[in-house]
Amino acid sequence: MARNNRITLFDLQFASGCTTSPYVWRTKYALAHKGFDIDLVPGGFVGILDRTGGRSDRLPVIVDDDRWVLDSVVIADYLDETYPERPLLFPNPASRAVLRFVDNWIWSTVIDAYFENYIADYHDLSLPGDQPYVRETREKFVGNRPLEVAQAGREDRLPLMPPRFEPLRKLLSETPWIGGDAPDYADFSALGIFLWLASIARTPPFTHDDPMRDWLDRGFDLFGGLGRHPGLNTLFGLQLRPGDPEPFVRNGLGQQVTPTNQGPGAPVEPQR
Ligand SMILES: N[C@@H](CCC(=O)N[C@@H](CS)C(=O)NCC(=O)O)C(=O)O
Repeated sequence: MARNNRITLFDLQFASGCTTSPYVWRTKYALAHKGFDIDLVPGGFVGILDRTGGRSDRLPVIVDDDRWVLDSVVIADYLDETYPERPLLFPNPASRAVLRFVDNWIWSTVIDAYFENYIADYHDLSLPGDQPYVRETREKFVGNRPLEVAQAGREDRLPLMPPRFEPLRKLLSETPWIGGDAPDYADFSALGIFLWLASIARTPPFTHDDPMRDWLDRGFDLFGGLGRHPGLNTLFGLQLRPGDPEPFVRNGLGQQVTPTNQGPGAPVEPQR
Protein backbone atom coordinates (compact mmCIF):
# COMPACT_ATOMS: atom_id res chain seq x y z
CA MET A 1 0.00 0.00 0.00
CA ALA A 2 1.00 3.62 -0.55
CA ARG A 3 3.89 2.90 -2.91
CA ASN A 4 6.83 5.20 -2.16
CA ASN A 5 4.77 6.56 0.75
CA ARG A 6 2.64 8.57 -1.68
CA ILE A 7 -1.15 8.95 -1.83
CA THR A 8 -3.01 10.80 -4.59
CA LEU A 9 -5.45 13.53 -3.57
CA PHE A 10 -7.84 15.31 -5.95
CA ASP A 11 -7.80 18.99 -5.06
CA LEU A 12 -10.50 21.65 -5.35
CA GLN A 13 -8.73 24.88 -6.15
CA PHE A 14 -9.20 28.54 -6.92
CA ALA A 15 -7.37 30.28 -9.76
CA SER A 16 -4.44 30.99 -7.40
CA GLY A 17 -3.91 27.25 -6.98
CA CYS A 18 -5.05 27.52 -3.37
CA THR A 19 -7.38 24.84 -2.01
CA THR A 20 -10.81 26.18 -1.06
CA SER A 21 -12.86 23.17 0.06
CA PRO A 22 -12.82 22.66 3.86
CA TYR A 23 -13.20 18.92 3.25
CA VAL A 24 -10.12 18.83 1.03
CA TRP A 25 -8.20 20.92 3.54
CA ARG A 26 -8.86 18.48 6.36
CA THR A 27 -7.92 15.58 4.13
CA LYS A 28 -4.60 17.27 3.34
CA TYR A 29 -3.98 17.55 7.08
CA ALA A 30 -5.07 13.95 7.64
CA LEU A 31 -2.61 12.65 5.03
CA ALA A 32 0.20 14.79 6.44
CA HIS A 33 -0.59 13.66 10.00
CA LYS A 34 -0.31 10.04 8.85
CA GLY A 35 3.08 10.88 7.34
CA PHE A 36 2.20 10.49 3.67
CA ASP A 37 3.46 12.56 0.78
CA ILE A 38 0.63 13.87 -1.34
CA ASP A 39 0.41 13.62 -5.12
CA LEU A 40 -2.02 16.44 -5.78
CA VAL A 41 -4.29 16.33 -8.82
CA PRO A 42 -5.09 20.00 -9.47
CA GLY A 43 -8.43 21.32 -10.65
CA GLY A 44 -11.54 23.29 -9.85
CA PHE A 45 -15.26 22.63 -9.71
CA VAL A 46 -15.96 21.84 -13.34
CA GLY A 47 -14.86 18.40 -14.49
CA ILE A 48 -14.60 16.58 -11.15
CA LEU A 49 -16.52 13.63 -12.61
CA ASP A 50 -14.14 13.40 -15.57
CA ARG A 51 -11.02 13.78 -13.43
CA THR A 52 -12.12 10.97 -11.15
CA GLY A 53 -13.05 8.66 -14.01
CA GLY A 54 -16.78 8.96 -13.28
CA ARG A 55 -16.37 7.92 -9.62
CA SER A 56 -17.36 11.15 -7.87
CA ASP A 57 -18.76 14.62 -8.50
CA ARG A 58 -17.55 15.88 -5.11
CA LEU A 59 -14.14 16.15 -3.51
CA PRO A 60 -11.99 15.08 -1.71
CA VAL A 61 -11.18 11.73 -3.27
CA ILE A 62 -7.93 9.85 -2.63
CA VAL A 63 -6.26 6.99 -4.46
CA ASP A 64 -3.97 4.73 -2.44
CA ASP A 65 -2.23 2.61 -5.06
CA ASP A 66 -5.32 1.25 -6.84
CA ARG A 67 -7.80 1.85 -4.02
CA TRP A 68 -10.17 4.81 -4.50
CA VAL A 69 -11.67 6.29 -1.33
CA LEU A 70 -14.41 8.97 -1.37
CA ASP A 71 -15.57 11.36 1.40
CA SER A 72 -13.33 13.06 3.96
CA VAL A 73 -14.54 11.13 7.01
CA VAL A 74 -14.47 7.80 5.18
CA ILE A 75 -10.92 8.71 4.10
CA ALA A 76 -9.92 9.47 7.71
CA ASP A 77 -11.36 6.13 8.86
CA TYR A 78 -9.65 4.34 5.99
CA LEU A 79 -6.30 5.87 6.91
CA ASP A 80 -6.61 4.88 10.58
CA GLU A 81 -7.83 1.37 9.75
CA THR A 82 -5.24 0.72 7.05
CA TYR A 83 -2.32 2.36 8.81
CA PRO A 84 -2.98 1.87 12.57
CA GLU A 85 0.75 1.94 13.32
CA ARG A 86 0.95 5.58 12.20
CA PRO A 87 -0.36 8.52 14.31
CA LEU A 88 -4.11 8.11 14.69
CA LEU A 89 -6.62 10.70 13.50
CA PHE A 90 -9.15 9.40 16.03
CA PRO A 91 -6.95 8.41 18.97
CA ASN A 92 -9.91 7.39 21.14
CA PRO A 93 -13.68 6.89 20.79
CA ALA A 94 -14.35 10.35 22.24
CA SER A 95 -12.45 12.03 19.40
CA ARG A 96 -15.15 11.02 16.96
CA ALA A 97 -17.89 12.49 19.18
CA VAL A 98 -15.86 15.69 19.59
CA LEU A 99 -15.48 15.87 15.81
CA ARG A 100 -19.24 15.70 15.37
CA PHE A 101 -19.83 18.44 17.89
CA VAL A 102 -17.07 20.68 16.50
CA ASP A 103 -18.27 20.11 12.93
CA ASN A 104 -21.88 20.90 13.71
CA TRP A 105 -21.04 23.95 15.77
CA ILE A 106 -18.39 25.44 13.50
CA TRP A 107 -20.33 24.79 10.31
CA SER A 108 -23.29 26.72 11.64
CA THR A 109 -21.05 29.42 13.12
CA VAL A 110 -18.61 29.87 10.25
CA ILE A 111 -19.97 28.59 6.97
CA ASP A 112 -23.54 29.75 7.48
CA ALA A 113 -22.45 33.08 8.92
CA TYR A 114 -19.83 33.94 6.34
CA PHE A 115 -21.05 32.31 3.15
CA GLU A 116 -23.02 35.24 1.75
CA ASN A 117 -20.53 37.81 3.04
CA TYR A 118 -17.84 36.47 0.73
CA ILE A 119 -19.92 34.86 -2.00
CA ALA A 120 -19.03 37.32 -4.78
CA ASP A 121 -15.35 37.04 -3.81
CA TYR A 122 -15.71 33.25 -3.90
CA HIS A 123 -16.95 33.57 -7.48
CA ASP A 124 -14.24 36.02 -8.53
CA LEU A 125 -11.47 33.88 -7.02
CA SER A 126 -12.65 30.74 -8.83
CA LEU A 127 -10.93 29.50 -11.96
CA PRO A 128 -12.31 31.44 -14.95
CA GLY A 129 -13.77 28.23 -16.37
CA ASP A 130 -15.59 27.57 -13.08
CA GLN A 131 -17.17 30.99 -12.72
CA PRO A 132 -20.42 30.43 -14.67
CA TYR A 133 -21.01 27.18 -12.74
CA VAL A 134 -20.19 28.80 -9.39
CA ARG A 135 -22.52 31.71 -10.10
CA GLU A 136 -25.39 29.49 -11.18
CA THR A 137 -25.13 27.01 -8.31
CA ARG A 138 -24.32 29.49 -5.51
CA GLU A 139 -27.08 31.94 -6.43
CA LYS A 140 -29.51 29.22 -5.37
CA PHE A 141 -27.86 29.14 -1.92
CA VAL A 142 -28.42 32.87 -1.38
CA GLY A 143 -32.11 33.06 -2.20
CA ASN A 144 -31.73 33.35 -5.98
CA ARG A 145 -30.13 36.77 -5.69
CA PRO A 146 -27.12 37.94 -7.69
CA LEU A 147 -23.98 37.10 -5.68
CA GLU A 148 -22.97 40.77 -5.57
CA VAL A 149 -26.35 41.71 -4.05
CA ALA A 150 -26.02 38.99 -1.39
CA GLN A 151 -22.52 40.16 -0.46
CA ALA A 152 -23.37 43.88 -0.39
CA GLY A 153 -23.53 45.48 3.05
CA ARG A 154 -21.14 43.02 4.65
CA GLU A 155 -19.35 45.85 6.47
CA ASP A 156 -22.43 46.03 8.71
CA ARG A 157 -22.64 42.25 9.23
CA LEU A 158 -19.00 41.20 9.66
CA PRO A 159 -18.47 43.01 13.01
CA LEU A 160 -21.40 41.03 14.48
CA MET A 161 -19.71 37.66 13.86
CA PRO A 162 -16.59 37.45 16.09
CA PRO A 163 -18.49 37.22 19.41
CA ARG A 164 -20.01 33.93 18.19
CA PHE A 165 -16.63 32.21 18.56
CA GLU A 166 -16.38 32.57 22.33
CA PRO A 167 -16.85 28.83 23.06
CA LEU A 168 -13.85 28.00 20.86
CA ARG A 169 -11.78 30.76 22.46
CA LYS A 170 -12.61 29.44 25.91
CA LEU A 171 -11.70 25.89 24.94
CA LEU A 172 -8.39 26.98 23.40
CA SER A 173 -7.49 28.98 26.48
CA GLU A 174 -7.45 25.70 28.40
CA THR A 175 -5.84 23.33 25.90
CA PRO A 176 -3.29 23.84 23.12
CA TRP A 177 -5.36 21.81 20.66
CA ILE A 178 -8.97 20.67 20.47
CA GLY A 179 -7.49 17.15 20.58
CA GLY A 180 -5.60 17.93 23.82
CA ASP A 181 -1.80 18.02 23.90
CA ALA A 182 -1.60 17.19 20.19
CA PRO A 183 -3.89 17.97 17.25
CA ASP A 184 -6.29 15.32 16.03
CA TYR A 185 -8.95 15.17 13.32
CA ALA A 186 -11.24 17.62 15.15
CA ASP A 187 -8.45 20.23 14.92
CA PHE A 188 -7.90 19.43 11.25
CA SER A 189 -11.60 19.74 10.54
CA ALA A 190 -11.86 23.07 12.35
CA LEU A 191 -8.65 24.37 10.75
CA GLY A 192 -10.02 23.33 7.36
CA ILE A 193 -13.09 25.46 7.88
CA PHE A 194 -10.97 28.49 8.82
CA LEU A 195 -8.77 27.80 5.79
CA TRP A 196 -11.89 27.84 3.60
CA LEU A 197 -12.65 31.20 5.17
CA ALA A 198 -9.07 32.39 4.50
CA SER A 199 -9.40 31.29 0.88
CA ILE A 200 -12.33 33.69 0.31
CA ALA A 201 -11.99 36.45 2.93
CA ARG A 202 -10.81 39.38 0.87
CA THR A 203 -11.68 41.60 3.82
CA PRO A 204 -10.68 40.15 7.20
CA PRO A 205 -13.31 38.56 9.48
CA PHE A 206 -11.44 38.88 12.82
CA THR A 207 -9.66 41.65 14.69
CA HIS A 208 -5.85 41.52 14.75
CA ASP A 209 -5.82 40.63 18.48
CA ASP A 210 -8.32 37.77 18.37
CA PRO A 211 -7.29 35.09 20.90
CA MET A 212 -7.99 32.31 18.35
CA ARG A 213 -5.02 33.59 16.39
CA ASP A 214 -2.41 31.60 18.31
CA TRP A 215 -4.14 28.26 17.59
CA LEU A 216 -4.79 29.24 13.98
CA ASP A 217 -1.18 30.26 13.43
CA ARG A 218 0.13 27.06 15.01
CA GLY A 219 -2.36 25.04 12.96
CA PHE A 220 -1.53 26.71 9.66
CA ASP A 221 2.19 26.18 10.41
CA LEU A 222 1.80 22.43 10.96
CA PHE A 223 3.53 20.04 8.56
CA GLY A 224 5.93 22.60 7.15
CA GLY A 225 3.31 25.32 6.73
CA LEU A 226 0.60 23.24 5.07
CA GLY A 227 -1.92 26.05 5.62
CA ARG A 228 0.28 28.84 4.31
CA HIS A 229 -0.52 28.95 0.61
CA PRO A 230 0.18 32.42 -0.88
CA GLY A 231 -3.36 32.50 -2.31
CA LEU A 232 -4.83 32.60 1.21
CA ASN A 233 -5.97 35.89 2.72
CA THR A 234 -5.19 36.96 6.25
CA LEU A 235 -8.03 36.35 8.69
CA PHE A 236 -7.00 39.25 10.90
CA GLY A 237 -7.44 43.00 10.58
CA LEU A 238 -11.18 43.59 10.88
CA GLN A 239 -11.67 47.28 11.65
CA LEU A 240 -14.42 47.93 14.17
CA ARG A 241 -16.51 51.09 14.13
CA PRO A 242 -18.05 52.94 17.06
CA GLY A 243 -21.08 50.99 18.23
CA ASP A 244 -19.85 47.60 16.99
CA PRO A 245 -19.95 44.87 19.67
CA GLU A 246 -16.81 43.80 21.54
CA PRO A 247 -15.36 41.05 19.32
CA PHE A 248 -14.39 38.80 22.27
CA VAL A 249 -14.44 38.77 26.05
CA ARG A 250 -11.33 40.61 27.18
CA ASN A 251 -9.60 39.25 30.28
CA GLY A 252 -12.30 36.62 30.51
CA LEU A 253 -10.40 33.76 28.97
CA GLY A 254 -10.05 30.65 31.05
CA GLN A 255 -13.00 31.47 33.24
CA GLN A 256 -15.27 28.54 33.78
CA VAL A 257 -18.95 28.77 33.01
CA THR A 258 -19.62 28.21 36.71
CA PRO A 259 -16.96 28.47 39.42
CA THR A 260 -15.34 25.32 40.79
CA ASN A 261 -17.21 24.17 43.88
CA GLN A 262 -14.85 24.71 46.81
CA GLY A 263 -17.38 23.87 49.49
CA PRO A 264 -19.90 25.92 51.48
CA GLY A 265 -19.79 29.66 50.88
CA ALA A 266 -18.20 29.40 47.43
CA PRO A 267 -19.56 31.77 44.76
CA VAL A 268 -22.33 30.25 42.69
CA GLU A 269 -23.07 32.85 40.00
CA PRO A 270 -22.29 31.75 36.48
CA GLN A 271 -19.33 33.68 35.03
CA ARG A 272 -19.63 35.11 31.53
N1 LIG B 1 -19.30 14.69 2.75
C1 LIG B 1 -18.34 15.03 1.71
C2 LIG B 1 -18.63 16.43 1.19
C3 LIG B 1 -17.77 16.78 0.00
C4 LIG B 1 -18.24 18.07 -0.65
O1 LIG B 1 -19.39 18.48 -0.54
N2 LIG B 1 -17.30 18.72 -1.36
C5 LIG B 1 -17.64 19.93 -2.08
C6 LIG B 1 -16.60 20.99 -1.84
S1 LIG B 1 -16.62 21.65 -0.20
C7 LIG B 1 -17.65 19.66 -3.56
O2 LIG B 1 -16.95 18.78 -4.04
N3 LIG B 1 -18.41 20.44 -4.31
C8 LIG B 1 -18.48 20.31 -5.72
C9 LIG B 1 -19.41 21.31 -6.31
O3 LIG B 1 -19.83 22.23 -5.63
O4 LIG B 1 -19.66 21.17 -7.50
C10 LIG B 1 -16.93 14.90 2.30
O5 LIG B 1 -16.80 15.01 3.54
O6 LIG B 1 -15.98 14.65 1.55
